[in-house]
Amino acid sequence: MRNRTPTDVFRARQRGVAVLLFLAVILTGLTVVLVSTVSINDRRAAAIAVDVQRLDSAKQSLIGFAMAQATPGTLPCPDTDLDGIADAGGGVCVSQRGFLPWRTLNLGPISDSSGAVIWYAADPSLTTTPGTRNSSVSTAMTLDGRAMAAVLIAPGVTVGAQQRTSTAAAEFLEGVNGDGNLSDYAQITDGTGNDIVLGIPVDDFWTLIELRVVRAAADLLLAYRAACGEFPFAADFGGAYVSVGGQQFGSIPFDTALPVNWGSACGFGVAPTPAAWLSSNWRGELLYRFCLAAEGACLTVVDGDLSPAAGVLVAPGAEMAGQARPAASLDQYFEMENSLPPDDTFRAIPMVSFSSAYNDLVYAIAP
Ligand SMILES: [Ca+2]
Ligand SMILES: [Ca+2]
Ligand SMILES: [Ca+2]
Ligand SMILES: [Ca+2]
Repeated sequence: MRNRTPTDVFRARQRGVAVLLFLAVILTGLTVVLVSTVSINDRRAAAIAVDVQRLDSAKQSLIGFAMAQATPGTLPCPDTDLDGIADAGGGVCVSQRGFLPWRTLNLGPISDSSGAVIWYAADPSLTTTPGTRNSSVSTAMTLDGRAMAAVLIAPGVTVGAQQRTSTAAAEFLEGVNGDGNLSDYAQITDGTGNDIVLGIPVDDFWTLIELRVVRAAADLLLAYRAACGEFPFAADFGGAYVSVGGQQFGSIPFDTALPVNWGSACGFGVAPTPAAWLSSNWRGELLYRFCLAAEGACLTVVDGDLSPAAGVLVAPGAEMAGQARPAASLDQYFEMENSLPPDDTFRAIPMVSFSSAYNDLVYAIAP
């Protein structure tokens, strides 16, 4: 083995430097790749957060609109010509899928984080006029298989062959969101689409509408008691909606009240008259139980804000698994203590704790 010359040492150092430079280039490259991947992910996450926030704000407006309609529970038709105004003809939406009708909702123009117009689809049974509006209405729209009243979609930037030279859904939306079946929607997670979809679940929708319904029904019954000294006698649950003398449990007697009928002179004034929207849409939905004046607050509402109560109204929420409506049987509408035969105990679980075992909205009336 020969001794290493200065030239050999120099060459070895050169090779060492070259290796170090090579490593440095690789490391720098890796860092650039890592940084850009992270920032792309960050930007995507920030865009999704903006889209979800905008869709949620539109969702709140849609729920407010549906609550405030002359017939509560009515959603606007989609806008189909990009003027922000809902489009209908002959009481039917031009299409059940289109754009968010922002003008009809009294909003400003809204786009998603990419600048694309926001899409909106509503179940036809909740937009067509006239139509029954109550918690037992059957709907067909789904998001990932869950029943929806409506969906909102942020389309994002173009994907694949999309050009957006027309307002065809497939130019904005991917997969089942943009196809010919206007009732099924999905959160696409397999990389073939970039739509952000936010739904209004039909069960949440009806519980929120029921807040207005039970308040209106309670106001009617309280006005009757103020005029007549007692609540009206109840009807049999499920109809006919005619008071049965002495009965304190069942349906509100929307058709004929006893001891004095609606609109008739009473001991302290005139009995009120039920609003047509309430009587026609909710007659078969509400459970009514009351105490006579002499009984005071005779009802227990387990977990309720007000207990004991002098009256209780229960709205059923959407049909749950195992329930089939219409029916004359309480357990097709109500759960737990609320589905038991005429007794004096009810249960009020807060909306945030609704589950597959309970979704009743209970309104307790003070003595
Ligand atoms: Ca329009
Ligand atoms: Ca899209
Ligand atoms: Ca579809
Ligand atoms: Ca229920």
